[in-house]
Amino acid sequence: MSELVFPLINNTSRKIIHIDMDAFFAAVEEREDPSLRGKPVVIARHPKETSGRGVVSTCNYEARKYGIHSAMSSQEAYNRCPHAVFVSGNYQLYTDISKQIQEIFHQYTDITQPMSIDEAYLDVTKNKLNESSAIKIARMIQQDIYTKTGLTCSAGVSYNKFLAKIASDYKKPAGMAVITPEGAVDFLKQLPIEKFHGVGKKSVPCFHELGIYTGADLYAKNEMDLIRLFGRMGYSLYRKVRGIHNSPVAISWNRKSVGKERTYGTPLTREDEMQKELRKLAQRVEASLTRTKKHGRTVVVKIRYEDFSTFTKRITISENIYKTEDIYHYAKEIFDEAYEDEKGIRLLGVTVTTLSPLYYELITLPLWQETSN
Ligand code: TTP
Ligand code: MG
Repeated sequence: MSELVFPLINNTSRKIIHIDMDAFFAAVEEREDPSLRGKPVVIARHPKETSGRGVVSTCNYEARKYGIHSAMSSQEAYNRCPHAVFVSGNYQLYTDISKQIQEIFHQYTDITQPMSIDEAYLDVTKNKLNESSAIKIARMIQQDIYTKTGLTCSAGVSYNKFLAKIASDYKKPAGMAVITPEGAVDFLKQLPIEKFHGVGKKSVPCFHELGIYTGADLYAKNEMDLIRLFGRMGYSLYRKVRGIHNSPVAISWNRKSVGKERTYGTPLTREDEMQKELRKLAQRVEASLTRTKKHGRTVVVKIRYEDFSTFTKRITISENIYKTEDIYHYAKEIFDEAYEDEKGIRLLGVTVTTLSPLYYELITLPLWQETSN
């Protein structure tokens, strides 16, 4: 029996488009050097130049046929397809094209939320063309991008961001999918669980263990159970599988920081609890950084005590970080130095700032991974 804990309010009045470029870096390289077309192209330095320690940024669809994908070690990519062409990235060019694409979006609406170098949400409920069909606008944008940059993108059209993103992925490359309020639940029920935004690779086995393989399996679960099992994500998935996701398109040109904080109704008094909470916040910061493909060099911790006195301190390091363990390490260092013994804590916050784009190709794997592929 499903017990409803919180109300289910579904905002279906918006018209949202999600645009995502196809094999972005690789497509740019093919445009610059047409002799690459039809060949498997991998954006990474050749493993011979990096002693196998490089990582694949992305690859074209030809290379994907060999099982190559983003974040794979370039050595592994080479093993799978030795005749692939390895191209090291030209990040300045990708950034310039990304700006060009953003300008195209702004011809239609100023309510755009870039999520990474090659994807953005647009709210076209009201738009500069007074065009009532979001589908027509999406088609125009695809055409404009192609004419101005020579590159293809995929578009998703729906009434919320979650569905628009799933839709843009559905007909890749160069395609478009539309999900209507009437069609949303049926569409979601047939999707594999890993396609639900928020279900990371690491948690897929957990869902499988619980017998959740598809949207339909998720739909059958009751809200309290999902919250008990997955916390915040359970709450949100219970809604998402019902086509509910009300978060608006947030105008965020270039995010300067990613921070998470939490207020505690019952102040934290035990140090182990405080550390657990810091780690949870670091985890949420990692999730946001990964989503927006950013990493940063400054960690900030905010502490508000029971008496409402508030403290913030930052630490800037020489390397960019984004992983929970690293964020937690520095957050805890700040915390240990700052915490005033015996005071109860009402609020904790962890932020990573001084952000820059995260391209795996620029990262070298730790040495211990060298032999693991
Ligand atoms: P994506 O949109 O995830 O990938 P893509 O555009 O190459 O391919 P798709 O057609 O499936 O959308 O990422 C956009 C760009 O961001 C990608 O071209 C390269 C870069 N990138 C990295 O550098 N590292 C990564 O791990 C990922 C996922 C992307
Ligand atoms: Mg893309």
